[in-house]
Amino acid sequence: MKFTTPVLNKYAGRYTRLKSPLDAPAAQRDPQVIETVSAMLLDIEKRGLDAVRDYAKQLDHWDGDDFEIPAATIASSGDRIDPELRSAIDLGAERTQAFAHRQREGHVDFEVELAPGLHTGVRYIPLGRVGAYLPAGRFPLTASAFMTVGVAKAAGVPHVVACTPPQPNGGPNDAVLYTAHVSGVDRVFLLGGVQALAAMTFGLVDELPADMLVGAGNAFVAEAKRQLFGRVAIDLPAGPSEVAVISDDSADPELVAADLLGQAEHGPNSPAALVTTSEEHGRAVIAAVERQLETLATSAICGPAWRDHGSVTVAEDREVAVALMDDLAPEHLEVITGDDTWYHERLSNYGSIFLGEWSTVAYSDKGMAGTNHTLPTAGGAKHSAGLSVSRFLKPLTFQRIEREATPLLAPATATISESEGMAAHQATAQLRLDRYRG
Ligand code: HSO
Ligand code: ZN
Repeated sequence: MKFTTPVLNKYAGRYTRLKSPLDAPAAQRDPQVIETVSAMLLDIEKRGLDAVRDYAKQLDHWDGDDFEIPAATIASSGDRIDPELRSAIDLGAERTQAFAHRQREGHVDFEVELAPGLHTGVRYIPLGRVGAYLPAGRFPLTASAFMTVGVAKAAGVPHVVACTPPQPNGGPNDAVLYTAHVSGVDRVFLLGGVQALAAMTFGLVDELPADMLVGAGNAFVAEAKRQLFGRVAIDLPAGPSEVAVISDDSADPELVAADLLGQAEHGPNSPAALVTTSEEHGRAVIAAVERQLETLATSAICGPAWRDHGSVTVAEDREVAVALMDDLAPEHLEVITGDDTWYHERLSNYGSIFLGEWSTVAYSDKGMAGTNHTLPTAGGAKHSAGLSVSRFLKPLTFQRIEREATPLLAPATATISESEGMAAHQATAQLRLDRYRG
């Protein structure tokens, strides 16, 4: 996350950097990863399931007969996890479903008579088949299935399959499996990485190809989705997770510091940015981050992330803070100030916003806030929103035109077509006009 666009010129001199991120270019795609993924996809497309099996054995030590996890194993997954974790997952499923269903209600089909006899409208139709990748690596991101499987189901997608990699014991991660189950998944395959995404796209494990791939994963998974995009839809191009905070001297520096480190945990390339209107508060947050890093169990990840990609900027006033933050367009934005509503009304570029000191990103990350945690990174929030029921719905238009409307459409259509030299288009309108006139 860097402040690089022209908005800076406008505000030059009206902000001060207390801490800058490393001036390295934003994380670039590794050519080695691009090449490996491309070769694997070509091979899988050519050799099909044999290639998928080979990669699963070689990369994930898979040694089963069938990738599909039996329905009974999925249904009993809740019995194999800690009861407290099971209740937490139940709660997350309920919240994300409640939010997604409410959002689904906001997509209302309509029909309007734009002119006498010209009836047009929209019908929201869900995608037919969605393939979700459920990561289960170092951090399994248990809540992932709420956001992908669960939200697709709330949108009305009839067929949702998931792939999740085998664990060192050869089986699936039961918490991930249970989350997929309570989210309404139809089929689950014990399959990871590039081979999983390829198999869902080419229809190798499920009987038909997926229309859309969703879900986070490692660099290979992200690259596979990028390369498969076009053939299938994808949720978002995924970069390292980010957090930004706007806070003023009314905020508790310990909370702000904890929330900055909270997302820095995703990896040493995860940016964390503070924009504040108070220099004293900015310095207090920097000190609190250093203090918290001393005892944090994952400081080996958070520390380098903060050191290399952390920033603290003092804005001269609230307007400058808004301009800087809209330019940054962070994935997650927390606002902890005396004027949260004022900021909320003016900010436009963020994946999801968290208002007030009692709101924190992890609540959404783990499904407790009900909102989706699959959000645009690397400035993508300037042009895109995160995953939601909207992404699983196609707003399909229709038109039903009656005879009486012909004079309102045909002459102008014929005129434009003729001016373009599109005689066949012209004829479709002219023919109707002639018939109308009898
Ligand atoms: N912050 C990630 C999601 C997540 N983090 C889940 C922890 N668990 C992307 O929004
Ligand atoms: Zn997170």
